[in-house]
Amino acid sequence: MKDILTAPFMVEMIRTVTEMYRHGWDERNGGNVSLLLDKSEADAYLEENGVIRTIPAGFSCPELAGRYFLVTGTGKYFKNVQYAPDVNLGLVRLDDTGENAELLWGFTDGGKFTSEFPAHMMSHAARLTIDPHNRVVMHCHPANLLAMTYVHSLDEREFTRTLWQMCTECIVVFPDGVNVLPWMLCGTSEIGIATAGKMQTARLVVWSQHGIYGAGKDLDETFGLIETAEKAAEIYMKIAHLPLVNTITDEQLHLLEERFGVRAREGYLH
Ligand code: 2HA
Ligand code: ZN
Repeated sequence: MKDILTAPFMVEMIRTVTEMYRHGWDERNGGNVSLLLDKSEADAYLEENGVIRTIPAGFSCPELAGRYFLVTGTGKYFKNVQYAPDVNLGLVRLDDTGENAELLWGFTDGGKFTSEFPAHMMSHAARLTIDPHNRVVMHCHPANLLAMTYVHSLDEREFTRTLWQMCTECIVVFPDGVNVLPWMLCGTSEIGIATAGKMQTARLVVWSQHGIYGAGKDLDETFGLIETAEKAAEIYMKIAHLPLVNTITDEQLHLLEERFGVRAREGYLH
């Protein structure tokens, strides 16, 4: 059996959450990440039949029965993951009912997966129906996106168009746009269902006055997605109170679509 701390998925997870912390997106125990693993990918690093504990998921996600996830722990600080990955991360398999998580590695202090596990699992299930290559769901609290939800309309088309207008690359990185949920109580199945619903049409979902969810095929891509949206929100927060003299026009956004072979969300451009 190989040392799981040397597994590429583990190394990449530790690097990513460390970088998220460094970006200021994950104060204290803020944020959570889940990475879907192939059985073969995980098996090489695990004991056979080595279920350490069975933890009720608190909801049912039969679409993901038998799937493996590396996931951050509830109450854990991203700041500390690199120093004690086995305490702060866990590798779980959803059982055949999709109602329990079998702990296969990690959470060695008796801990468990993130309080946002429902939103993560339901979002994975939703994204996989649209993109079978989706592997990552990532949640964090980037300051500028959060700030924007206090001063900008929460209309999804308007919110998306503003972000696209803030940096040239935005429409190329997230042509599907950004969906927005109103403030809701976090950590519940209700916000999980609502997030998964929004994930049907976009890989970014803003939780107003809280943070953002991103989804993607790997950790780099998902990190980059949030990074790009957050950069655009930062520009917006720098200029929103100033007289607007120039912008990126819809005509220019159409040129970007053509040049980079992307299609903007239907009905979002003039
Ligand atoms: O505490 O970010 O949304 C982790 C969170 C909850
Ligand atoms: Zn949060």
